Amino acid sequence: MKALVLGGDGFCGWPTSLHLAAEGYAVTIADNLSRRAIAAQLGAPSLTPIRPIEERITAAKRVGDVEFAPLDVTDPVALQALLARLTPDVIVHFAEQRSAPYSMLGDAERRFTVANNVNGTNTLFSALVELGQRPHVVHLGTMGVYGYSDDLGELQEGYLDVRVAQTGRDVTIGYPANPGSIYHLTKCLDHTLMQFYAKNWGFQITDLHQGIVWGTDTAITGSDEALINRFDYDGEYGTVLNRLVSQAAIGHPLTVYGTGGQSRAFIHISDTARCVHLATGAPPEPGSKVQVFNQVAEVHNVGALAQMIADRMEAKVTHLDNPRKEAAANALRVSNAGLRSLGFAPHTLQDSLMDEIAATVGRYQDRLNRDVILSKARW
Ligand code: NAD
Ligand code: USQ
Repeated sequence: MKALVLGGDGFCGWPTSLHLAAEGYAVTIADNLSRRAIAAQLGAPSLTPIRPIEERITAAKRVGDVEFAPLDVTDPVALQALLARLTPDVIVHFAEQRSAPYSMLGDAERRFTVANNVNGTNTLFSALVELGQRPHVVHLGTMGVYGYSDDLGELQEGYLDVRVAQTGRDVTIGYPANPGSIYHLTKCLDHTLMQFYAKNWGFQITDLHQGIVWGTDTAITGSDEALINRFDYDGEYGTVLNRLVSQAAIGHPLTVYGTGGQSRAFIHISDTARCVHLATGAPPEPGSKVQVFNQVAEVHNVGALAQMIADRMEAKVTHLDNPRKEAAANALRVSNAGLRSLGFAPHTLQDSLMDEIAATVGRYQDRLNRDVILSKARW
């Protein structure tokens, strides 16, 4: 099986590419390395010393069949040339600007995020139409497309069974989109684009609505320094659990926004790689709507997480004015029945996995730039 991994140099894409290679896929990683460039611009390169892509690929060849293709997914000519050469069986699409705070920094970042993400997804499917190729496309979406609430009960996977008040009829509709940032909005737009490509051209598409990814390495990326995964702790790209543990590890007060009453869904990075692998092997029936799996392991409350980490690591919690427009507190229940039915057995929050983050931060703390810990974005 040939897999094309778009965005395979990133935090989720790199370990997933290696996991797929170890499982026997011939993997082509395509990436324009924009994440590395943005990190340099922000003064917040990966805390871990990720290797230049050439060195990464040389080391990856010890894991399996892996090659690299420099590519901007929004470039239709280059993308079509790559697809024509590869004829992939499956495409995993990670290649988007993925930070909500970055997407809210200002005009340039709002427009870049929409142009890059939505255009990339459209360029991909349009190229496949032109070439007459119909690989299974697995797209990385986000839990944030639903908003974060249990007003409509436990979050089902992409669709909602409702009774229409006017007719009394029972129907299944797409879950109402409720994004909380420009970034999350692009994932809602991607989803609508993909529903159209599935309906009109019969694509088999899986959209993985993933929660907040935490952790550093997987067994494979941790096995060789040259394979080390990226680690972001800064105010724009660091995700909350990794930020809180890294802050505790360097004696910085833990930055809880607002009340800390926010509940969010989480998944460990090694489960990301496993879930994407499970999804690649389970395409929806041809002619069906986009298949949605909620790629999450568990739900946690931000304030409670911070307190738990502070207690374990003898750190202090500080409550900052919330720079985001979001509910001060919310309940959240999420179904992950789809991936569970494929064999997903989630890793939940464990002391050993949090210790791993703290140890990584301790090892590389000379590289940490304290000036970028606080977020500059305001909603
Ligand atoms: P990342 O920024 O580390 O990786 C994304 C990769 O895509 C980068 O290597 C970047 O250079 C590349 N890329 C971006 N635009 C591109 C383009 N136009 N052409 C080619 N390459 C391009 O992000 P990540 O954390 O690995 O996230 C990967 C995907 O998973 C994203 O789509 C994100 O929205 C989704 N996701 C991430 C999380 C999380 O917590 N990290 C949670 C849910 C969903
Ligand atoms: N938060 C804090 N303190 C911090 C950072 C964040 O209290 O220092 C709070 C935020 O206010 C928010 C929650 O923690 O309520 C999560 O923030 P986050 O930055 O960890 O996550 P988010 O911006 O939602 O984005 C991340 C990824 C994104 C992915 C999304 C999944 O960057 O790519 O799509 O998680 S989800 O949140 O489920 O939509």
